[in-house]
Amino acid sequence: MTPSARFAQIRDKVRAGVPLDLEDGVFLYRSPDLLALGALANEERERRHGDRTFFNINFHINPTNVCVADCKFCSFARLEPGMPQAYTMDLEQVQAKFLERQHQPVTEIHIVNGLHPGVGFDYYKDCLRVLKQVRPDIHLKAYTAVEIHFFAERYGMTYEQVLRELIDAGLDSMPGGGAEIFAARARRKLCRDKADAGQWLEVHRTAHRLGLRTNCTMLYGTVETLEERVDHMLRLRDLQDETGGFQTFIPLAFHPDGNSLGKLPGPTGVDDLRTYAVARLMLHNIEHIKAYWIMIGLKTAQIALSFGVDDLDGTVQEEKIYHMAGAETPQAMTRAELVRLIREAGRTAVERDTLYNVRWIDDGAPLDDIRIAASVPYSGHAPVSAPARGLPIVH
Ligand code: V47
Repeated sequence: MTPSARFAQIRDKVRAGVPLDLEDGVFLYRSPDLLALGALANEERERRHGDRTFFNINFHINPTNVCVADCKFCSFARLEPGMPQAYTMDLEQVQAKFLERQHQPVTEIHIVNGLHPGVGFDYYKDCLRVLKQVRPDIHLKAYTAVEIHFFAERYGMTYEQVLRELIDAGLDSMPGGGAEIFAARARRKLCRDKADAGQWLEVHRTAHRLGLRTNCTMLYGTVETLEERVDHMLRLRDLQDETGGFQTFIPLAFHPDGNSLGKLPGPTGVDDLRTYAVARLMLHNIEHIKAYWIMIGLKTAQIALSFGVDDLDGTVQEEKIYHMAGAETPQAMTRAELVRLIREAGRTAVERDTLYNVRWIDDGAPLDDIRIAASVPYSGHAPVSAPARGLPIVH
């Protein structure tokens, strides 16, 4: 079969709603016609979301970078508390990070840590509590499945016990980090001493059963093969068939500075765009594909909006994990800047909360007005649409 006949076969499957398989995904990755791939992913993106491009106003806190795991791609972690650049915030410092942003219309805080062996489980619960004290309605998207697995092992609890205690302390949803690449071959080379694929998936399965929405990610551009990338997507898709709890898939482009994989070049722009497009087409049961512009740069992120992406993360601030790995993107971006970027891509910017309730839709007002509106002191949530219902909670 010629490449164009094979591509047409896959296009027919997509249009008929037939799930793609491993061979389809690998073929798409290798198919020479990047624009045809992008157009098919864009068709699927527009079928679901039209021109809408979602963003939310969030910021990141990484309370500690002390971490017992030795992930080869990581530039953020420090093995022991006394090492140069190792830090652990006390609870006052964690709270102060939020207090200094109280005037901003932030709706979500994204919290990720190293696997610190010495602070105790209460520390992680208290981090959530002190943030909720500042504003009880702030959404806390916190702790990756790798951290949950670590807490369970270290403090002798089941995943369910860990998650229930964190939910009591204020956990609202979970980020998708720590998934890296599921294939055991690649994982052995990248991160052999933390939760494996089965454990990562089991934590998310448990979270979904307890009513939490979660995200999922894939780290690409290290030692993995294209087959392993597609296999990773298929494992996420299988769990999603079972639980329906994933909201968003976020491909994470490897950044080489300051880590032991520094000799690798990192993915190219074409690889970034292919990865978004293939993900949009493989993951028919995950509603959103998010570009983390911090990783791929604003310009590629803007183009990715025509390659399957419908969500841009975010008005992120004080990001550390990628900037310690050499990301040259700005650490923060205002709402008006993000709206400009989305408008110029021919899309409609939609501000959402973490659960994709719509808070604001771009009506084309001058960007200066948006800038001024964003500087008005925050005075509480006013969701435009009815709140999304969480998953049923199973007790
Ligand atoms: O698990 C670490 C990755 C992840 C590097 O859920 C690196 O909304 C590239 O998961 N180069 C953490 N990647 C961040 C994360 C995330 C980000 C944005 C949004 C969401 C969400 C989740 O970052 C880690 C790892 O896969 N990572 N170091 C590096 N040098």
